[in-house]
Amino acid sequence: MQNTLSVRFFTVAVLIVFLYAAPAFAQIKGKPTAAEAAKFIEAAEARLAALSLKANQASWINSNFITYDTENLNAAVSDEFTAAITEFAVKSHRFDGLKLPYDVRRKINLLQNGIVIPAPKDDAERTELTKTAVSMESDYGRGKYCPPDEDGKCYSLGDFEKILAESRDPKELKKAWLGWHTVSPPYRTRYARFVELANKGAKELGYKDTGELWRSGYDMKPDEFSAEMERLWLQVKPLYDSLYVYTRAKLVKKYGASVVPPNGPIPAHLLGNMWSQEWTNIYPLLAPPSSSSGYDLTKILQDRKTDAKQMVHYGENFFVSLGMQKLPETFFERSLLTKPADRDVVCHASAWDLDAQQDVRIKMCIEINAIDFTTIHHELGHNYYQLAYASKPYLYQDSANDGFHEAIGDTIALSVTPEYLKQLQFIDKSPSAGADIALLMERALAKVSFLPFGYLVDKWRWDVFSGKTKPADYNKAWWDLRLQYQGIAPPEARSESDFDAGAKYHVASNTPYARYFLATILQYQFHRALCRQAGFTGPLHRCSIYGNKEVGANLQKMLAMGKSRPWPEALKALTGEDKMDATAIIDYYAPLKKWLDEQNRGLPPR
Ligand code: X8Z
Ligand code: ZN
Repeated sequence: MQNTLSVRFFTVAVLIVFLYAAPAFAQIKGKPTAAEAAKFIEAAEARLAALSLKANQASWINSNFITYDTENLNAAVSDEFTAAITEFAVKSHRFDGLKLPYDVRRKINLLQNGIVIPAPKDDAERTELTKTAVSMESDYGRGKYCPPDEDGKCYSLGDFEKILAESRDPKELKKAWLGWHTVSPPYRTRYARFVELANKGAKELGYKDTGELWRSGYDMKPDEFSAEMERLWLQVKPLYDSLYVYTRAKLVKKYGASVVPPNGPIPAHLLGNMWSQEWTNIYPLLAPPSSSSGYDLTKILQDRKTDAKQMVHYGENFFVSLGMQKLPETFFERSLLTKPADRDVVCHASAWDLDAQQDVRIKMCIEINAIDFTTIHHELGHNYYQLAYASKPYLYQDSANDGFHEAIGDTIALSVTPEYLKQLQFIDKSPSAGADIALLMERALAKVSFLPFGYLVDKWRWDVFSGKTKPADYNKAWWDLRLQYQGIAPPEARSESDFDAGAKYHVASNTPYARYFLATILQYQFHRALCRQAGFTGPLHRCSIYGNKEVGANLQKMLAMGKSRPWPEALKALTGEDKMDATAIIDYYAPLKKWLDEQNRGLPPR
């Protein structure tokens, strides 16, 4: 998973940090010097690099074989790493206020604000925190529900997701939704304890709480970051609202006003996704009447008998067409590409960088469909970022900010256009401009629908960490935000014996989520810039940078910077802009927005 001074995989972030600290530094007294600071950082990087390899291996095995033993081994190694990074972070305060060379100061800052799960100094508390974190992710990974009326038949998340995607029977959809949401209540109390312990660790590091620590990783003050998120959300909200109003009206038509209130929230189980976070699967209910995108990528992939490995090769081929390296042999030897039949694994897709060199992998239960085709590009974006910054020092082996890491593969996937599919000989000819609304609609259902969810997950956690939301109100606060931002409601009344936030992977695994919101904004900025560099002048949704080595080199240059400079510099290097800016996504969907607003005339607003 992703980096961030926790384990290096992109999605799980169970690693805490540790502060093993070179023992020599523990004794240091007297006035700190710049030379001592440089040595301190050098020792910290060496120690953390060694520990993170071990931690990554333990975490990889745990996620690939969820058992009592792998969980315990993972927790033990994670504990060691956490102890070390925490100690380094605490000790680095010795150099506060000292004038230091740029890189030493930057690395000290990164050490201090890059910890995802900050652990208290107390050994017992740290171990409890690590165990709690590891156990919640494992419980999520092995989560199943066996409906009492089905004779012992059990459903995994994948089984439930399939029902959510394909069924149009509200009763069956509701049953699947409720079934999956039985998985998280058992760790609700553990989650509250986890929050307590992580907050203690954050305070010891000098932060108000863990949420403030998370918001500190953006080369700006934590409050400025919250304001940036809100500013970007307000930029895109009208676009979401247009899509929402249209979608609700179509769902009223399909299911009737007794199931979908024409003027109220959309029931969460009807949007084709367990978290209502992306609505691609209900495209057939929403497709514009007169035009069609002219092809069905899922059907094409299945008709061609594409297997999981070939799906990955398509993604790899795109990056190679930009001038990047082929994936190392070990990628294919060591990745997990399909769901094993006979054991529990964490199926949530993730990309890993085991040794900070060439040992990159993905872990994904690939299904042969268009959504997973895109997700593969997403995951490989992480791996190509990791390969690009592999030669940087340990503390710079990360993206400019975490939104960048999430945005790279998605940027590439925006180049999966009809023209590109024609080049792959998936289709004979590119559909005419008459298909544009359909093409934009399909993409908007994946991206525009996601925006409020991308924002609210961490809004919920920020309030939980700050204490504004108490454990007794976890579920109420969650649904208040779901209603306020997404405009959705649960399929039936929920209570505080539920833990619906915990039914989302990133909450169970403590992976920060604001990154996905940022990525959704950034990928359009990147795409717009790369298309301009390619000299493309048509509508942005028709632009593909496939095969353009010159543009690929520009991208590679930014990736290779890793985290060595503040993110606005990395953004500027690629796009010429130094602010995150939603005008690119707004421009991209402008024709769709106009069309939606015409369709929405006379409909109840949001
Ligand atoms: O978790 C992911 C990736 C792995 S970093 C598959 N995503 C978020 C999610 O699934 O909730 C990608 C989109 C948002
Ligand atoms: Zn990702």
